[in-house]
Formats: sequence, structure tokens, C-alpha cells
Amino acid sequence: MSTRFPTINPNSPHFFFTVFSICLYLTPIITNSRSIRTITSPSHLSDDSSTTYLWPLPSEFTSGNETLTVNPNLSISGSGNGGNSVIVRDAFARYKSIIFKHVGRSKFSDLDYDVGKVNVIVHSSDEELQLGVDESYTLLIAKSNGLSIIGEVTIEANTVYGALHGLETFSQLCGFDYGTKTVQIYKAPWFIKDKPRFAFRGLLLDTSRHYYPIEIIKQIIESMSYAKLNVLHWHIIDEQSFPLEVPAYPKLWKGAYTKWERYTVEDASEIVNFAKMRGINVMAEIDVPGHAESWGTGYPDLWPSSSCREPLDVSKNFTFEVLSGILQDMRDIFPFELFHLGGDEVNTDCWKYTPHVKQWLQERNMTEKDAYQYFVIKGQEIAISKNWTPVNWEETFNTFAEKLNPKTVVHNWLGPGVCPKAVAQGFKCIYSNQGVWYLDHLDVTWDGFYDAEPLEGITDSTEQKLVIGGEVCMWSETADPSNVQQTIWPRAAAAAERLWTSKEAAPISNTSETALTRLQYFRCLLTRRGVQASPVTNFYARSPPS
Ligand code: CP6
Repeated sequence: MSTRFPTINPNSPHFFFTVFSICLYLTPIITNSRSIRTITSPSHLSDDSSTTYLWPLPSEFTSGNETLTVNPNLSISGSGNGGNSVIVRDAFARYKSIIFKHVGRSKFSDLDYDVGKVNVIVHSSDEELQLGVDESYTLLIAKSNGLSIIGEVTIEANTVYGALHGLETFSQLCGFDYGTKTVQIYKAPWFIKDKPRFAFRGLLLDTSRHYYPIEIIKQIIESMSYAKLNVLHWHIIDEQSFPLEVPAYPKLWKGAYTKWERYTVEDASEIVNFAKMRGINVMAEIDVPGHAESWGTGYPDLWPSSSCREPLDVSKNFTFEVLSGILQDMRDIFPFELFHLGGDEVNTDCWKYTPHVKQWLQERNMTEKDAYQYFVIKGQEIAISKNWTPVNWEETFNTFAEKLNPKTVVHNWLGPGVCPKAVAQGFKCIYSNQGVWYLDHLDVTWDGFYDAEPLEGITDSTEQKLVIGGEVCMWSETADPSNVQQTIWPRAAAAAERLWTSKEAAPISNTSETALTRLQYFRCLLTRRGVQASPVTNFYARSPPS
């Protein structure tokens, strides 16, 4: 234990003055921190030294039994790209304000602290953020060995994105001590060697059923970075509204709810950049040919007829010109290599009953099912021509797997069965089984999310590698900014650990022991950081840690 804080000599003439000024200085901090403690600390959390309060759990770590104090004037030094990267420096500034939120400016000397500097070493200067970017890092937190005055925190990573994860982990180890009003690191020295289990760790946000202002989307992205999620799947448009500006077809966003509930190109780019600064890719989705009724508000020709507004009119060239125009404009906004073209829940009945579409089908000797396939494949071709890898919901695979482009990433949602079939045919797959990973299913508790397994039913290791990861889905028919964070958290965090941590380190059904305790703690961390996370709901349904 090292608490080398200056003791005040009561015989000193400055005693009264010093105590008085320290009290004045700390009063707002104490008052503030009290109320925060009352709100966010679950009373059953003890100082259980056997639990590591990290979420998601790193794949490898060792800890000791020392307590280190951290200087609020914490500085960063770096080598390689850790020293001059804006991404690393901005992240350091964010984490610094999180870590020292309740600590005022230090009145103590730098020498009174064990830790004063974070050294960030990043080997590569390439900051391109793509699927499979190296996110590994090591984090070393040790007390000074006597050679240097100040203790050592070293984060080493191949890319800046690995370094961001290292900073997040570091911030989770920094705890505010209400007794001394200092930030402390328990159980040092720490040695952590960490990397994600899956490259794709996503959260879907649906901005068509309800509009989310960009500030809210940024808050969601920020909170994703705490759980090491790395893809925001932006389901931008659906039947209910078309909130995005498309310069090539300026009437499309007439399909927005109101002129205030829209995203300009600049707004969208701002979101993409905000996400990149946090190591998060944005995968845009344009869901065709179903789920697209709102396109016709501005261009009614996209509807087969005014009484048949969905799916989009497959018989017109105009439909594909518009699709191509949208994708062209979006190419400049979304640099991520994956682009989602939907393709789910397509009810083709009214193509059959709309005279000009029916005729078009007959002339080509096509069934409606053929036309669905034709539409999806054309969409894929447009996306591929713009250098994107297409992602489609699983119905496309279930209906015409052999016609899909071999590069297609199949996105599961209907139960657990499709990824094993898709990877057996050489397709990549994203796991989002609605029974366990749909956040709008409020009856599924955190342990349901935690016990899900993206590799369920896949034993061959080559096939397992084709599962690029998974995604939890926040469909927004019944969510909007008033309840979205409560609905996402803490359950998305359970999935985040399943996607980040190796199965050995985070076994399924380890839920009533350490995972539950750690998740309670992570949920508190979210609320302390201003994220409106719900309580871990089924705590009373399971046996608490004794
Ligand atoms: N919207 C779109 C939805 C859903 C899907 N696609 C959905 C379906 C069933 C449930 C939840 C959401 N609302 N475009 C399915 C991928 Cl239970």
C-alpha cells in the first residue's frame, strides 16, 4: 500500500488555513461524489479481491496486491504513432476527464503519486480503420522500480485502435477513492495482453422508426467504445422515414418525418468521423427492395402503384438509377468496406397484382421470387462496382444462396441456424439471432445475451473463421432518445464480452459468479460516465455472489 499523502502538522501556523482551504476546495466534490455514489453503487459490491472489475475481460492478465495513486496531472508520452496521433491524444484527453471527473486540481506534489505518466507506443502509422484491423494491445501498470521516480503505465499496440482499447482498460482500472478523494489503481502490478475474439462486434441502430439527433448517436457511439464494440450498423432508412440527404436525388429526404428530423451529408460524415476517433466503423444499410416505402414520398415512381408501395418497383430502370445514385453519394461518406443491402422480409404479393409489373414479369418469364433475386443481385452488383463488400440479411441466402456473390456476408437474424449453413458454403457470416441478441426483445435478460454463441453448430476451424462476429440489434419501433440507452445497456455489454473475450476466459453460463459481479460493476461505470444504463435486471432471479 502506498498512500504517501502529505500529513498536515497541526502545530503549524498554517494548519487552520490549509484545512480551511482544502475543505472549501473539496466541498463541491464531496457533495457531488456522494450523490453519484448513492445512485450508482450496488450495495452488494464488496472489495472482493478475487474479482477483476474489467468488462469485457481481457484474454490474458495477471495482477498483484499493491495500490497505486494516480496523479490528476497525468501526462502522456509516446513513441511511434502513439506520440503524435490525434486519435491517441484525443482519446487520452477524454479518458483523463473520465478518470478524474471527481478530483480537483492536485494540491500535492507530483512526487506524492505513484503514477504520473502513460507511455503509449504504437508501431504502425497506418490509421486506416477496416474490418480485421489489429486491435491487440498490452498494458503494463507497475510501480517505479527505483530507477525512475514515477510509476510506469505502458500501452503498446500495433495500431492506434489497439492503443484506444488499452486506454479504455486503463481507465477501468482507475477507481475513485472516496476516502482520500484520489484516483487509485488496485491490485497492481498489472500485466494485460489482450485482443478481440471476433473482428466484427456490432450494434444496429434504426433511425427510420424513430429519429435520433446526432448528439444522441454520438453518445451511443461513445458508450460502445467503453464495451469495445467496433461497428455501428446504421439502419438509416426503412418504410417509415427517409432521414438522409442524398444530393443526387434531393427529393428523397422528403420522406423524413419533418425537415428537422434529417441528416445532412455533413451530419453523416461527422458521425463517421466521431466513430473513427473511437475505433468504430460505421456500416450503412440501405434495405431493399422491402422496407423502402419512404423512398416514394419524394419519387412516387419508385412505388409499383399508390396502393402498392412496397417492395420498390422492380420493373423500372429508374429504381436502379436511384439505388445507384444513393450508393454513389454514400461512397463518399462511408469508407467502411462492408455495405448492408438488407433484403429481408420481402413480400412480393403486390408485384403480382400490379398490372405493369405483372406484365414485366410475364415478358421475362419470371416469378416474383425470381424478381426478388434479380433485385438483390442487381443491388449487390452496384455495391461491388463501388468497391463495397455486400452484406445481406439471411433471407437472401435462404432463398437463392447459389446466386449470391461469393463475397457476400450473410447476416443472421431468424434463429440460430443460418451461420452453420452459410459458412459451410464458404460465405462469411454475422450472428444476430433474434432470440438472444435483439435488444427490442425486452424479455431477454442479460444472461440470455451472455450465453449466446456465434459459433453454435460450427465445429470446423476453417468454417469458424468465416463467422466474422456478431451484432446486437436496437430496432426502434418502441425506442427513441428517451429510452434507447436504457434499452441497449447493460445487455449489449453482455454480448460485447461474448464477442471480445475468448471462450476460455469468459465461459458460457459463468453468469451467476464473476460475470454477474463484473457486469454490475460495468453498469455502474456506464452510469458514472453519464450513460443511462438500466439496472442488471434479473439479479434477483439468479443467486447473487455470496
Ligand atoms: N426492420 C427490418 C425490422 C426487423 C427486420 N428488418 C425486425 C423483424 C423482427 C423483429 C425485430 C425486427 N423491424 N428492416 C428484420 C431483420 Cl422481432
